[in-house]
Amino acid sequence: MEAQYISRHHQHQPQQHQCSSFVSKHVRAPVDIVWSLVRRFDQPQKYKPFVSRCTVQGDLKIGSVREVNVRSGLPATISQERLELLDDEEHILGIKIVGGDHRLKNYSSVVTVHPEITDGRPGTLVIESFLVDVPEGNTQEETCYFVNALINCNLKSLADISERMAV
Ligand code: A9S
Repeated sequence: MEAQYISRHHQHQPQQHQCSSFVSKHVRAPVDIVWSLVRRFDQPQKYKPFVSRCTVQGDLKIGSVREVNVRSGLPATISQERLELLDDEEHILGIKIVGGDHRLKNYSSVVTVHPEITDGRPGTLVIESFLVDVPEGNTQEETCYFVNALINCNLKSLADISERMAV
């Protein structure tokens, strides 16, 4: 199942100086609970541990830009991110990073959530893919490792919070 979701929603064409990968996570909570957290473009801090606060100009329309403040101790303090896609039917969220004092240039990501049954109970498969420029002085491998680790943290937190809400 996962492979067909990836081929349908998570195809990025990385150029020479870019890297792209994906992370998937099985969550023991119904898809509606997981999607209710993922879809809040205006409040990533609902589950993202590195985000301290977020403000959005305008409402949750495609093209809205959020200003994400990052917790101290990380290699950035702020990130401006644009809403590219928010599909409440197909459960797809697409964003592009358009600014900030970090080194992730031309970063775009797609998150999809898919209902599944785990141990006879309603669960959710979350898939997050990204595409990003390899920063000057880094390798593709290092860049993918770095971003994969961050997304893993985000999805672990999303799973923990969703599973607590599902009790
Ligand atoms: O927030 C996400 O969904 C994914 C990533 C990779 C965010 C990364 C980040 O916010 C830091 C955590 C601060 C790391 C940005 C934009 C740059 C970083 O270097």
